Amino acid sequence: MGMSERETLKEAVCSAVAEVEVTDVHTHLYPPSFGDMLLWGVDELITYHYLVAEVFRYAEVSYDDFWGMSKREQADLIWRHLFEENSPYGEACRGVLTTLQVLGLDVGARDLGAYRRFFEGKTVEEYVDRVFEVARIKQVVMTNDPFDERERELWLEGEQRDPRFRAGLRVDQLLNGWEQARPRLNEWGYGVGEGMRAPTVKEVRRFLLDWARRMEAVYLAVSLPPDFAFPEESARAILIRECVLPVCEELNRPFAMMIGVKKRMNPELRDAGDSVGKADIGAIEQLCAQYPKNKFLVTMLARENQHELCVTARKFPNVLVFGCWWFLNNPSLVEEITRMRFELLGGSVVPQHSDARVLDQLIYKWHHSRKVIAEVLCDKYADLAATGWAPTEAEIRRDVGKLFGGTFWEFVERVM
Ligand code: FIX
Ligand code: ZN
Repeated sequence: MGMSERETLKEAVCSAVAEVEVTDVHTHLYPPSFGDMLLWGVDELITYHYLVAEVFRYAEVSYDDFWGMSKREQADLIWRHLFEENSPYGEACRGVLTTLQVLGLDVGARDLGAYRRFFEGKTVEEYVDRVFEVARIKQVVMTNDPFDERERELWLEGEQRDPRFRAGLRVDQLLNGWEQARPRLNEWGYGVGEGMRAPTVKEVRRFLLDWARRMEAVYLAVSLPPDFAFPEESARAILIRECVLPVCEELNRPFAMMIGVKKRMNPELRDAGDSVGKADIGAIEQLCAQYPKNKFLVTMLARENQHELCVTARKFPNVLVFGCWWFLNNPSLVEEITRMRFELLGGSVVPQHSDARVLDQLIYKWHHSRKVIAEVLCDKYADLAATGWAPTEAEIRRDVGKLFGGTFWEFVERVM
């Protein structure tokens, strides 16, 4: 392929990827109507838990002293150690700077005071519009936990009406904390007992149906530890088998499993204290094989699980692999994993989600990911063209539309 052909192809791919409006299939964002549950602004960016973990590698500060600081004081400490006293080339630091740059601020000035003044006087409503426009986001799927008192109240009051924010019904506290969840279910009028007898199963299904319908949930989701096993006679596995999967099938909605988290490996770091472990792909194989009418969205946290997850997706059409999650959301790993997925799965994959916890992160997380995914796509289309199969611009835009949302929504609606 001549240079000009390669350049033409690259231009077609890069513009398609840059211009596509994304469905972000997993975030921790909320609509403005949810008040301060939606985090935004430069101090929230700088105190993102990824940066909290990193600052303790430099700052001689106790955990208690850090957590006793105001958000601004925490941001000042992080800015000093991770940006001023050490070059901020780590991915989470770089992300802060990319966001400021895309917003049109003078990153070279290194003036945190000026960046803070940029946000003064902004309303969250106008800023949500700005970020969605700049990051080219069509919709985000939230993480919605009916066991979170604040969130529970907002849903019961009917607060969520912004179509850009779709619900993901998160069932971690049910599945991973059954003993603690039971009394709360009873308090809410769902008569559940200790064992998993029929009346309890029926009431848990009613609870899930009530909330999935109230939220108009796009999927039910859970994060799972590296030792997640299925089948097994644990409360979690029985609740998945008897309650979650029947409800997902009745609603024709996927069950999203995010596997490989070691919660609070360092509890002093709070949200920043979670770690990673290689999980057993056998559990996913068993679920996909035993429940062919259910749909499974799966992402795994360990790099070592990525290849076998791709192979599992080749075996079972009812699994859709998504995202380079958390500790994998770094350019080198996004490239490695995306190349592997395109080679093993073609376009039948959701290459990325942002996991954004702070609204402004949509800007950098998607700016960085689009660049890497476009580079991999350029290579793949160039390989195609080298055989004589020249992809048209329309085909490239079609494929890119699927990668950044189309395949996800088709899977959500598909009847297996
Ligand atoms: O379970 C999850 O949704 C994880 O993504 C979060 O718990 C995690 O803290 C995160 O935001 C990673 O990016
Ligand atoms: Zn998340």
